[in-house]
Amino acid sequence: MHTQAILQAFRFERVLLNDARTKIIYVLGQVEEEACILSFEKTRFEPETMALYTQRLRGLEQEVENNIYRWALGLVDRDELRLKVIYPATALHIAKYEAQPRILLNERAQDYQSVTLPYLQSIPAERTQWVQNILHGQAEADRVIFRDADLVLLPDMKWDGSVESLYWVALFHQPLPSLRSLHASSHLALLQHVRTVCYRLLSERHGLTPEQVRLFFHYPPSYYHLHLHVTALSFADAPGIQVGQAHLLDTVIANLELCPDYYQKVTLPFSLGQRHPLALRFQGVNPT
Ligand code: G7M
Repeated sequence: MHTQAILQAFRFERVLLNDARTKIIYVLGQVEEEACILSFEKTRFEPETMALYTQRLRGLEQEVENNIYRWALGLVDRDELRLKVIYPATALHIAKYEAQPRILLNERAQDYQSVTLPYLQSIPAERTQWVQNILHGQAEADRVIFRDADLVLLPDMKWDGSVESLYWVALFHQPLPSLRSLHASSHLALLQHVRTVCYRLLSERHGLTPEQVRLFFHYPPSYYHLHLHVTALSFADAPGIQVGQAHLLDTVIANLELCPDYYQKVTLPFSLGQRHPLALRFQGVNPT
């Protein structure tokens, strides 16, 4: 189904999350009896268009004046929106995007075996079909930045194209579920390789040095097929860089050098929405 057809068939149900800071709103609806999530994001300003911006401002309202300060609301024609569609959306997608309190959990090695591993094994394979499509050159092939026998590097779905908020993602061919699967003897060389590749391409394409970027994994990830996040350091509030979620590649390499099975032994604290299926399992609620 084409995006336009999905939008036309969309029947609004409720707002999942209205993030005033990032100016992104997530809404849930139905398209042909299946759940559909739409997100609308106000796009960033294009510096090249600012010279004539004042002339495009119409219908000033709610003007306030105080000494040298004044503010108002206005309309600008042809203002763009970034749209994302997840269709059909699963209960997991809805739980991911819906506003909810977060809780901090400590995943010990034995919790990984008894709680997280059964959870990730219960996720249907089609949840990572998008990864397989990229790895096999069946989707986003024209966007791929680098491909070899170990990995594919490409722009993340979240990247708006500006260097200041650069966001790439590296997908590994090996079917490693997550950070927990990494072991020095099998993966140290792979991790050093991806770091070298990223540094080279960031420099060649955007003049970014290793001091200007952060390379990290999420734990737990949303998708249990290992992938590395690559963001510009200037993207100060890039989503998912907070403690309890992001693990810098340099730290991961250093930990594996110190202790080859570090990620099979360590307790990993992380925060999740309290209705996330994994959070429910940690609280003893085991959905079938
Ligand atoms: O670590 P976690 O699983 O949360 O991150 C997954 C990353 O993959 C996020 O940064 C997403 O924006 C990105 N991503 C997700 N999907 C479904 C796609 C996709 O279809 N294409 C691309 N290029 N990135 C995606």
